[in-house]
Amino acid sequence: MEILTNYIDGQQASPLGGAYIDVFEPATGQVYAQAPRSQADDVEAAYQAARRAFPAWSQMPAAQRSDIMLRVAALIDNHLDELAAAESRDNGKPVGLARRMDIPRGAANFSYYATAALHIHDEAFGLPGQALSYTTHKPLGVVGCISPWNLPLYLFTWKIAPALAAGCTVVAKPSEITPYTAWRLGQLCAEAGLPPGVLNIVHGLGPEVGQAIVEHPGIKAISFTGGSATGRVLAQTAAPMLKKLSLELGGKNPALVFADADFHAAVEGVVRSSFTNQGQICLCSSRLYIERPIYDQFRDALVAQVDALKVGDPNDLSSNLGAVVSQAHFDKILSYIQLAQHEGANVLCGGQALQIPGRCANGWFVAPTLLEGLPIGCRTNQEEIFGPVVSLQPFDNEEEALALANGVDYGLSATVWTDNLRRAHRMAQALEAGLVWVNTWLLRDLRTPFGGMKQSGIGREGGTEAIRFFTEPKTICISE
Ligand code: TXE
Repeated sequence: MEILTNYIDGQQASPLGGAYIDVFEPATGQVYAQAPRSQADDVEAAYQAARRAFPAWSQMPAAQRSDIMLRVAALIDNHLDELAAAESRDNGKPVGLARRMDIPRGAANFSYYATAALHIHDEAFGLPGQALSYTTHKPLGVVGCISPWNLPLYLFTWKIAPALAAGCTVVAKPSEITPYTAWRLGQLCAEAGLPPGVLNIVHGLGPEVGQAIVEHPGIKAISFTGGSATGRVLAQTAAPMLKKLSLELGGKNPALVFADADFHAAVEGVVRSSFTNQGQICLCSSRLYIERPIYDQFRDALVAQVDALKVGDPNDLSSNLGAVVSQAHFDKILSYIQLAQHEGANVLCGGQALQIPGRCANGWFVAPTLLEGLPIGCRTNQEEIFGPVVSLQPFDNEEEALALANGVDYGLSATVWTDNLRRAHRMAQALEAGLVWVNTWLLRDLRTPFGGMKQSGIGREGGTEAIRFFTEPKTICISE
């Protein structure tokens, strides 16, 4: 069994307390590795290393920082197959998906922000005859990055790369449920020549090591992605310390399908947006609103396509869905399916756990599930299930579609399927979501701001937003 280590000051380090957490392979339900169960003393060691590394890293010429980060990106790319297999084993996602999406995006996060580092610049504001003001953007210092289990390397690097590009040094914690590729990232960073202490990775449980990072008085800001309930706990800790926070939280995202949409593109798009990664992406659609004239036809086409999805061994390239991430999450999803039936749902397809014969017989598999007949106010339509469970409902006009789409506390993303350009603009303007896709889904341009409205978070990541988060402007005014 593999024993993972922390990565502190450029070294592989065992947890000081000597305790470990079991790491499961969701497809088999078996323990295959152990990760450190670190505590506050490990965080302190990581912080001290990051603090020592900060002056040299923040003052290193941007081109040199950029080169090192590009080497990390190249190493992730060079290890594509190995990392994809590891991500799939750790998370349960189909290996093909990890190869197409997770690992390339991990590399892209590093290469994108490696080049962004070259474009951070000061601004000048002249008051002719009076003064010249200029604004510099100073890296904050040591920052904390805390990420979830659904897109492990993808989201971990999405936080770390901009922090490093901005000149910060980092104490990072991946999810305890999926620590493996974060462990490998530490090794690849050492191989790429990242100076010791610039990135420190501390494994462990959220309320222990995560909390210690958030509470640490020397850690200047926290970039977090995870559940809304956890986000609130973080905010309670950080607010009295006046600590800067970026929170990417849950979603309950609507997809609106109008009768004028390209029917086949919309069916395919909705299947993808609902069930990719077993529905465990914060951007997945979980509420489908379909214009009444096409409702029956659309529902039947959807059921046929969803029935044809193959749920199976994540190692099998023909599997469309793999296992969900953990026993606890499996139980949560199944309890929501039961709740939905209690609330009066008609189960159109799925609705139960699946047993996959062979090596995956004890894995955590859930059939992709379509529900109909639920009102907007019920818990199934209000709460984040974060699994392959989607609820359908017809609507009669734009006004009703908007009321349904906006009728939840979340506001992360929304998808609109229509061939009417004016309607697309009207809907996009009125939807309460940080990101609206029209006739596509998950097409991400790393330059664009990313984040949610309402209970889906605070702040934005991506592009210059993340660089802004990890830096602090300083204005200097000089009299002429
Ligand atoms: O996430 P947590 P969990 C949602 C989804 C899921 C639910 C719970 O609905 O079912 O949240 O998942 C760390 N201080 N999403 O419990 O706990 C934790 O160790 C500091 C949506 O797995 O939010 C992990 O590294 N850190 C979401 C990270 O926070 C703490 C993705 C996220 O875990 C902490 C994941 C604390 N007190 C879950 N407690 C999305 N929308 O992307 C936990 N952590």
